[in-house]
Amino acid sequence: MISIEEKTMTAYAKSFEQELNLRPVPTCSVFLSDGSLKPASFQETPIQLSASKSDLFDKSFPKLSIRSKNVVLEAVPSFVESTNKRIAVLFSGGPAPGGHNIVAGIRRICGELNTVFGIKSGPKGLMAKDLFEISLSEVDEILNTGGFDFLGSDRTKIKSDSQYKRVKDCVKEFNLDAIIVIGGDDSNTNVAFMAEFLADEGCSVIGVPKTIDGDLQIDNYLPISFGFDTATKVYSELVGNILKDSASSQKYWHFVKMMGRSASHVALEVALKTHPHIALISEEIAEKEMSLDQIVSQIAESILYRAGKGKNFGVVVIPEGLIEFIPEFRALIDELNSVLGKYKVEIAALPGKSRESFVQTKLRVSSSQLLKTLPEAIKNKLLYERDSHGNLQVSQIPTEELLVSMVAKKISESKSADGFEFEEKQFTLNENELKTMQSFKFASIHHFFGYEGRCGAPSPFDAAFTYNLGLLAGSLALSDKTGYMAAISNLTDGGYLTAIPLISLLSEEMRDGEPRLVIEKALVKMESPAFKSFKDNRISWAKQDGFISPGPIQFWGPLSKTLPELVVLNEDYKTSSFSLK
Ligand code: FBP
Repeated sequence: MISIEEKTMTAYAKSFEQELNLRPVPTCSVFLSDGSLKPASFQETPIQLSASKSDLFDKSFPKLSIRSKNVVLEAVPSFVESTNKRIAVLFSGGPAPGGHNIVAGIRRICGELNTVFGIKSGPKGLMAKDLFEISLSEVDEILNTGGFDFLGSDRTKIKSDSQYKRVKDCVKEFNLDAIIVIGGDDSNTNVAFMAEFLADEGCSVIGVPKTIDGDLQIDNYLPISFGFDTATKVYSELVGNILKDSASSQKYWHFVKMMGRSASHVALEVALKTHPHIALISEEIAEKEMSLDQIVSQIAESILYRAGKGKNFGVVVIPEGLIEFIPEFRALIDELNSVLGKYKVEIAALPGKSRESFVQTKLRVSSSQLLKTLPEAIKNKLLYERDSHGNLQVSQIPTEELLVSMVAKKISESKSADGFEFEEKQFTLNENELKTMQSFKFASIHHFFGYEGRCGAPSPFDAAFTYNLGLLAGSLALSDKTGYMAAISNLTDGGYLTAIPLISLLSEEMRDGEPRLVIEKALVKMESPAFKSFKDNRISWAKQDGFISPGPIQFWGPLSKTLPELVVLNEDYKTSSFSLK
């Protein structure tokens, strides 16, 4: 029997989600005819994207190259309705806010006359034929809610012949006309390969750009992936609160690692929103070829300067992927990837302890020495754990802890050094301040914000963006298009809806020690307006306490329609509010 407390809790949780269900979501005009929902159709634009030139590419995509010709398609209103299509949808990879609205968009655009299946637990469920039919009424209940729990997700990469055969069996058994994959760069790479594989089966495969990391972007067509806006708003609220706490208690330095596997878009966006005292951008560190010691010195300088000014507190934002961008670590990781790939069988046959010794013998002296200096926890992650796409699992590497301990050591060395001088010319202290600096005590706390932001209820932008991406992906599937990714640009001016041939996004990269065709991650560009804005302001953020605490996501009210700051800056939008219609 349910207790009164349980009843109250359930009612409370329900009422929030029910309120969200009722929130209106704008529909772009290409999907409307006389006020009712109609699938869009597609026409070729004059834009032909270039494709990778390599034997591997020619061998991998003979069919899609001919079919798509690498031409971008644009969505146009259509009055022809498809019927009796059978379309399946799955989530792939980590969750991102707005996924449920994509499913809702797909289901609604397919209407009564077509069937839509949800595939449970991602690519794994596709191979296991774990499908169920989604009703129109069901999607009313998931509209605007966070999470991927309606279907579930996983990170399986479909790569072996037997896996592909299972996919084909599923397509045949359910008589599928299309599969829509909602995923990140690696999952959309998989979409291109699946589309090629199923090209003669009458089943199209369509991708939808998901990831809170924001590293799936296409110049002119896709300023950002979905989920980024909501996740960075959640993290910015948390960082804003911590900034306030640090300035209130005045005794701690908070080191906050921010999710984002490789690119630093999340850290950059949070920095632009909150103005922390210190923020690192991995791409800049790689470009300047900074060593770990130089990074540590740079952080320590700001801390020492502020200590001299009597401000013994602050916040340091650290991107999750930092370690992969530090040149000495990059070299070590590349070597490890190739050794672990080349000697996979031999390493697996060795007992635990001797694995490391074996790997050490295959590394260059500098890499081997670096590996030996690392704490066990970090060493183990670098040595053994990769996801099924061959990526290092950086979210599990405690970079923030490593930095805290190294910064503490650097601070105590610097305090005791005679005639300490700041490298940063804007940091100057008088004699009294130098004495204050030398007597201060460094206390730190570390955090990792990542999983907290991936399943929040989508911001109004993510809700609108994803719903229209769903309508677009559904329309592509109903039009028998294959090997495309749905994309929306012109976000402040109604929206421009296109289909991008996925093979045009592929380039060769080493994965598991072998060359592979993958979608290249979009990194923070040093010449981008967003990065420049950060760079122009960071010293004043370190010196003053001009931080911002943006508060929770605004679902209603004057600030509710804001886009990510880096999108507004990089796209040179004249307003910061989105408009999709
Ligand atoms: P996707 O690329 O699948 O969207 O996942 C992004 C991410 O949230 C990264 O930021 C993070 O490194 C990773 O997932 C964590 O993975 P997991 O959920 O497997 O722990």
